[in-house]
Amino acid sequence: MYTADMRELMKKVVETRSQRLGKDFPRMSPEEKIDVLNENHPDYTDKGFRVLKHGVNKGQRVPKELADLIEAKSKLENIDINLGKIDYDVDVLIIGGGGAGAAAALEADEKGAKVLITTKLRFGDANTMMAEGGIQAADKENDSPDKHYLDVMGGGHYTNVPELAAALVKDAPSAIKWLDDLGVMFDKEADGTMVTTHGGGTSRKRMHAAADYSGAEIMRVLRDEVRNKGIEVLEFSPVVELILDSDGKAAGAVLHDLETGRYLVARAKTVIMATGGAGRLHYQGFPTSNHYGATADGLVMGYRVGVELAFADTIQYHPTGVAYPAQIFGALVTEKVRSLGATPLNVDGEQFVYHLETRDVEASAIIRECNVKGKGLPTPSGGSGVWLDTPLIEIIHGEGTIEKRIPAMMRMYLKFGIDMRKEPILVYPTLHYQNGGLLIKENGETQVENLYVAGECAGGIHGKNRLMGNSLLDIIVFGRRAGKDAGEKYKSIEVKELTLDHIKKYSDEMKYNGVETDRVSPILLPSYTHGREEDEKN
Ligand code: MEZ
Repeated sequence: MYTADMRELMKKVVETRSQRLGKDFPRMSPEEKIDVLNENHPDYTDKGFRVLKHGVNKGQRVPKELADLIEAKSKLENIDINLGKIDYDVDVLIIGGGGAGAAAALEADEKGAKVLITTKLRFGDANTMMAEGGIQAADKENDSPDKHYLDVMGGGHYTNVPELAAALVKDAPSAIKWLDDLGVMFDKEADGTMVTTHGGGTSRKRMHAAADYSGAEIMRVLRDEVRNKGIEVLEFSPVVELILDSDGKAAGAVLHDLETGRYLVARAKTVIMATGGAGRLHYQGFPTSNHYGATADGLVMGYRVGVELAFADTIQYHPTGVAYPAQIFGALVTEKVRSLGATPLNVDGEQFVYHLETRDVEASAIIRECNVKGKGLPTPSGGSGVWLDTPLIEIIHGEGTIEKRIPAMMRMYLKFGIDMRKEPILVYPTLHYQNGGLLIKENGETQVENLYVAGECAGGIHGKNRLMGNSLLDIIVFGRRAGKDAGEKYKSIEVKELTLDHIKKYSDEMKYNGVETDRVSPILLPSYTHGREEDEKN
């Protein structure tokens, strides 16, 4: 329910609507984009970052909260793990029960591997589940993977690892077909043609969606399929450290059974890390659209065994998180709302940015409008936001469009007495995605042999900025690639003696480089207490 003051301000939106209808706000020039990013995007300031003192990325900057976890002690530093007692012995160990982990498991299983998925919370508690607006693929006649490639590279400011971006777009049409065949209920026209829309920075309409719960729908189907295939899944069993063998190759992991408190040893010929993102680290104090378990665990554990981080200093602030009401502060307002025509407006009811700039540019323009130009709307909890003129969607596409195309959004707001079909909504950027992560090759493997990474904890694909819908795509493309490769490679692998020696080596190296810390990582769950007591208990 809006306050009386907000309702008063809302009148400006209604007043300017007819002049805005049918007119596209001009897009920014390349120079304007550079300026708005430099001056407003949280990645382009130094304040949220510090330089790592040790390890493969020594001397490079990462967000402070991540640096603290990378330069922290292992949970196992003072715990004796009996590596002679193997609790699980598998061909492919998959760490993480989101979309990438599930896709990898299905492909490895298809190759005949004995697969184990181990996951921190429940199977499907992942950012995949939170993705709303869709998944990109160039599978229509006016489109091609080449065009998709150019958009991906442009969105990433041409910093993306070209081979990874190429793999992403090349596999995209078959990824959609795979999901469709498995039973994902994509939005289709009566003749079966997929309904596709634009996202920020796309030159063609290639966003395939299942209303505005695309990720949940994909996860539903993948999870069912994993269960139907009889693949073993351990829930509430996060990995706390990777295990190497005496040749320095990945050879398993130590799991922490959260129910019994016991540490368990999983030996594996190949390991696929698919632990997801880091939104719950709340970089620079931002709220997040991420699920509760997004705490950068994979980055921490991968770095400890020597995998390089790529673009770890580039974070995606989704332009439209909920700014009001406070109960859902920071929750995702899918980009699809803008794809369908809703435009961002300032306190005077004026549009100040084209509604589908790439995410980093769009978010920066909103931050500038609120924090520099002072043209945001104040919220009762002391923040600010800009309007997103959602009733435009019904005007442009006809009554009933919001309920049909973005029903989850509509219901989320209705719970708080806001009918987005009739009233605009208030938004502000929210921490949504880590653009970078552990550097992978095209088959998903890292520079540590037999260790693969897929999904949000992988780095290089999106460069400095990802476009909408390329994350649901990358979890499928690189999950499948990793699963297929690991599911073949294990056949020729003989695991040598297991070791956790890298923990001591890492700790010695930290001391040598002058790192002093009382922190322990991975933290596994975020702490919302004022101190860090909870983290340390983990
Ligand atoms: O790719 C995403 O992050 C996505 C689809 C988010 C959204 O706005 O719905």
